[in-house]
Amino acid sequence: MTDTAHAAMIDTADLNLDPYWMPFTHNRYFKQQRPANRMIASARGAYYTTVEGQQLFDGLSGLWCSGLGHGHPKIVEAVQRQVAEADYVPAFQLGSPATFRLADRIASLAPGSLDRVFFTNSGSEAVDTAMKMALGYHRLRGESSRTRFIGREKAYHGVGLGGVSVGGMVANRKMFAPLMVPGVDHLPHTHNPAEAGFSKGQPAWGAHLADELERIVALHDASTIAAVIVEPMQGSVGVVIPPVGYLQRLRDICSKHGILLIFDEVICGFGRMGDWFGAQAFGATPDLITFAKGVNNGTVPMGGVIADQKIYDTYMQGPEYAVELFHGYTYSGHPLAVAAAHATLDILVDEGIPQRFAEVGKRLEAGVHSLRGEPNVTDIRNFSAAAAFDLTPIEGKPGLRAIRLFEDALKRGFLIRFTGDTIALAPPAISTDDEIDALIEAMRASIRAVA
Ligand code: PXG
Ligand code: PLP
Repeated sequence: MTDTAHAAMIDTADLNLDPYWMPFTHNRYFKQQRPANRMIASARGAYYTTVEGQQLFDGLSGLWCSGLGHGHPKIVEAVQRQVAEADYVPAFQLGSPATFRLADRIASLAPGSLDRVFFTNSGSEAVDTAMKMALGYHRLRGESSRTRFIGREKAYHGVGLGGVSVGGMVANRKMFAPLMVPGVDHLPHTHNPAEAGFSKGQPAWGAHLADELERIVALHDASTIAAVIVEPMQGSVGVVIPPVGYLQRLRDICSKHGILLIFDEVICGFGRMGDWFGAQAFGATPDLITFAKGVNNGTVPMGGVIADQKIYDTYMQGPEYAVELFHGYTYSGHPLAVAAAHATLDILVDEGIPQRFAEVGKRLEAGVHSLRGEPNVTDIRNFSAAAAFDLTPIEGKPGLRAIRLFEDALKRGFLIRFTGDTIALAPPAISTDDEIDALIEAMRASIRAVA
């Protein structure tokens, strides 16, 4: 879908770039280059339009969040109606029917007895919220020695202080070490190209890596451990798929030792994995699920936690007039975010979008694995509508080959994501076969161009 109405040129020659401190961006490089193809004027369907009128295919669905494409008329209408009706409603001690209904809808999509929903404004806030819930749960049950969290290498759990503590990306951690939550340990990651390279879907190798949790439990004793947190599929580090049986084994070990299991589904949730949550797609049920992004197609900031009923019930003690959980955000359940989420869920349900993601994923799988044998491609992996490939780093300059590929792809009209020397692809559910094929051929051409 091209959009000529939005292709008007915008002159940015006089724009002062200096005051804006860009997040997770090479600020100096960007401001020196002033890349016109990274200045976005508008977004419609699966395409962005740059200030120079160039169309860019949205190969990562925004930042994994806009799976229905941009400017969906039903979502636009819902947000416009809501802003006129009630722009803001306090979330503490008040509620609106739409927010209660949204929690009900989300609970009904979640697996098992995960049926209590707390709203935040981002995935990072959702992670910190889930960690607090887990800590308080044990304390209220008289197990206040359960304070440790177990994360995983290569994990991304956002940028809150809880999230970076359990996260496993060194660049996000090393600068902030003094602020980190004490007593955190990490499971090994499961990415192993030597044993499970070029795997399609879930790798057959690697379930035994979950047994490392037994070793960690033996080291610290179960009575000190509050929760294990993992992304069912690691997205941010570059699409690391859980080995067959791995998440089930984590589940069993957690249950055996009274440890809560948190699935961080900020990327996996709401259809990307071909089912409502990674929990269902991979067949393992946690005690807490964090979500964000896809819940309202990235239209208005929203995240949240879905808690097992036993966790909620544990909090419901003490005098009935007393607050049970001393936690919440000014914008928890913001009316615009809630309105966008209802419209998004309508579309996800009515149009069977999780299945659609799975279909896009089949085309993507065939395409991305056809890149095997292209220069410098050392691994390729995929699950449903998420895929990634690794490139040999340029000697002494890690990350540079991927930046060059990113820039080359932009010139060809394709926006993708790089992290280190890994390229990630997560096209929207509305992608056509031709668009997926074009994305793959652009990747092939760019891989050759940066060889
Ligand atoms: N948990 C997970 C599993 C995530 O993927 C967060 C928490 C944090 O969410 P917020 O809303 O606070 O950003 C995320 C976010 C990428 C990329 O390039 C991934 C994320 C964000 C931005 C870029 O893969 N994941
Ligand atoms: N800082 C101050 C001074 C505040 O008053 C508040 C909220 O009232 C916050 C931080 C937290 O902001 P939010 O609820 O948007 O997370």
